[in-house]
Amino acid sequence: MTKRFLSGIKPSGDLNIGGYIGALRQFVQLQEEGECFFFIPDLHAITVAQDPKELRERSRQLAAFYIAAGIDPERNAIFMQSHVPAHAELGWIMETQAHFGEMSRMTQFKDKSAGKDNVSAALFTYPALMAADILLYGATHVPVGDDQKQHLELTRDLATRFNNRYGKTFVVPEPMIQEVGARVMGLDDPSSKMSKSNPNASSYILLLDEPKLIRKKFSRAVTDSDMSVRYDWETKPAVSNLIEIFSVFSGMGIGEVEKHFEGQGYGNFKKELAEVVVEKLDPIQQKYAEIVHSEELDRILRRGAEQAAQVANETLRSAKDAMGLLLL
Ligand code: ATP
Ligand code: LTN
Repeated sequence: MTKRFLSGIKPSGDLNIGGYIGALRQFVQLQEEGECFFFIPDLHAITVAQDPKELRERSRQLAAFYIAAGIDPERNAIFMQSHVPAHAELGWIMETQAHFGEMSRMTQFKDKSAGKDNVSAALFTYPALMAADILLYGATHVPVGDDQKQHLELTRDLATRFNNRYGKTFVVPEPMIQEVGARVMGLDDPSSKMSKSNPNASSYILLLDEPKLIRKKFSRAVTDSDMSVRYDWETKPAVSNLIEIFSVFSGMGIGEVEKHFEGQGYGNFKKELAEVVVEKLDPIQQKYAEIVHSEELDRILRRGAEQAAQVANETLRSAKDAMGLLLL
């Protein structure tokens, strides 16, 4: 069976290297292994208030990053979620299948709603829409970071429940979580994930950060008490995080990185780390600047939405039919 991959990154903040390592980089590799649908979940972004101008801008930027990082729009559909109405429609249908209890156990909701007064109802039902995103395309594999595992489990449960109740309609997808880099942690605190929502800008490296800033941020990154560059999440979480970043950007294995820096202190390690990151981001930043404001990008998104809608509408129709919604 050919594999079908689907995934997306929310346009809710500027893309950082956590999202690049945990998601985008993998998307690029998967093009060689099957059919791909890479979209921008803007309907998910608006579950928390967004500034309209920024949302519009970030959506373009993210699409440009998909292409700049190496996703080939000639081979794969790249599209905005809100351009394919079937997402919202199947999202509603999946809400009818989800139980209040299981939705209440979603840790991302608990984290994002903790201590807040006016949390939107959509933030709560968010995972049902995510299930719809995936099921519409019959995705067999969903590459995501570690934090999305629970949402994938729920998607599988909802698909199975629907199939058992109404007959086989959906493909039950497999999560794909890579080993190294599944969870890139903040440079200021190795106990919380590197996140674009963190108010401390030194905690993350943005894909658009200039070389000078990247060097500065890495030089300030927290380390652990002893001085060796050793990979051990138990006792050396901060350094282990930096080793993973080095490994991904240099293409060296974890063991190789340790060996490379044997007997050296943190100073040199951080310097080389900054250089491999700068070097890897440079061509991506250049390509990004070329396309972000181009009409070509509009054309790619329009074509992507058309291709996606063809597949999505068919699945939506089958789901409606299976449930007994009157089709004409
Ligand atoms: P927020 O931090 O605002 O909650 P997010 O970065 O988790 O957002 P997305 O931008 O939609 O959410 O993430 C896109 C993908 O990147 C997801 O698959 C997510 O798991 C992955 N990802 C995001 N941050 C990291 C990280 N620090 N380490 C590894 N993967 C990450
Ligand atoms: N929930 C994800 C973004 C997302 C997604 C999806 C990922 C929305 N729909 C479908 C994979 C497949 C997040 O917060 N990172």
